[in-house]
Amino acid sequence: FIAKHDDIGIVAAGFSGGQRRLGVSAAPSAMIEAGLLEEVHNDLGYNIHHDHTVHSYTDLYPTSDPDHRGMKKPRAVSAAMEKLSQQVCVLTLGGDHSVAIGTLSGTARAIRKRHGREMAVIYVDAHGDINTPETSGSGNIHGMPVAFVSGLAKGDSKDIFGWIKDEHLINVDKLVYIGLRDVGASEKKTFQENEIKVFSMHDVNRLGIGRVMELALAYIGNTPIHLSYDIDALDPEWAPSTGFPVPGGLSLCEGVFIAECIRDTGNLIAMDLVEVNPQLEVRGAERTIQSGFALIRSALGNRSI
Ligand code: EXY
Ligand code: MN
Ligand code: MN
Ligand code: MN
Repeated sequence: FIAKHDDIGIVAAGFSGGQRRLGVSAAPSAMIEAGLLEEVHNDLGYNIHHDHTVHSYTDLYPTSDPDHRGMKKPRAVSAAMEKLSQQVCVLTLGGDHSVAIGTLSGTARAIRKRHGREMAVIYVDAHGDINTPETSGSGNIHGMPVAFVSGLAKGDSKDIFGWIKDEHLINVDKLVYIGLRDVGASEKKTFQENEIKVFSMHDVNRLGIGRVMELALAYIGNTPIHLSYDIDALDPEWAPSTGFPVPGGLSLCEGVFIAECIRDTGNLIAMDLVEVNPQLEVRGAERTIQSGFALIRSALGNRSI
């Protein structure tokens, strides 16, 4: 997959409608201005396919978008993610984590069509992101992407996630979480009822990241992998500029190790990097951006030693 090709499609999905803090839509341009494309091209050696546009998808926002089943901006998020789902790229720079509705559904469909296979998902996050509209306390759709792409939350009309068909769905039996430490009671119930493989921060601390990755990759087996990486999985020490930071997270070293282990499988097909918010400059967004670079470099690059 990625490792065998020297072409890479990159989409800048500066979408922020899945939550209510300003700034997360500025992440792709901040990363590109900091030299991401040059690094991926010159240092990692890829031919980049990129449309030199930061998509905010605001042109797809309807004029009226009242809450529906408690969801905030349901039609805007749905329309934007229907569009992103069709873009199917190797690297997607978010944006808030609602972009995973677009990226996961798009990659899942593409892998089914091209290879007749179901893909695995490694979801690295402080949060579960598996609320349904009914269990969400906030109504923010960036807390719901996994529910929608796994079919645990159903869409309604075409303009409210009704475009998500079976071909877009991920299989929860091939889903692994790493880094969780802020999970709601109903999310916990969902994990238990669906026997979803979760390596929380408690597990990382107990087993060590080396053992966690052995177990995670053995669980998935030899399967194409979509890596959905929320920068807030990292400890706020390493990623302070993010909307929903939670203490007690992964060190940069652990976060990088996860990406390296996945890269070394040769099965990585797509990666999202989301929730960098350059406008929340707790200690300068530079630190968070550099951490994001390190994760991308480790997932896409080759071993230097
Ligand atoms: N679980 C909370 C909610 O559903 O609103 C918080 C979700 C935060 C989601 C972050 C980005 O990963
Ligand atoms: Mn080319
Ligand atoms: Mn997330
Ligand atoms: Mn998160």
